[in-house]
Amino acid sequence: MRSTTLATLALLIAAAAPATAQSHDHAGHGPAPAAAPAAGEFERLDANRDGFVQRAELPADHPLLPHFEMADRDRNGRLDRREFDAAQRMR
Ligand SMILES: [Ca+2]
Ligand SMILES: [Ca+2]
Repeated sequence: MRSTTLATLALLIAAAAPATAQSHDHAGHGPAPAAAPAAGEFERLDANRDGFVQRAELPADHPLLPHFEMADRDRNGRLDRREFDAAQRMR
């Protein structure tokens, strides 16, 4: 009787554990989109979310800063995503 209860308990735990771990994992990390790192960096740098990264939004030590003029192909003083991605690839 006692051993049967223990076995049942062990089975329940074994069955519940992976499901719990899985749902926790999903809640913890959320969906993982296959976004390129450069795209993520663009979003992070675009502080005011206007879809452009301007010079002021780049940190002083950002590797793109010295190349900003070159990266800004249409010379409008800000980098759109395509200009940003191109500049990231040039580095
Ligand atoms: Ca911006
Ligand atoms: Ca531009």
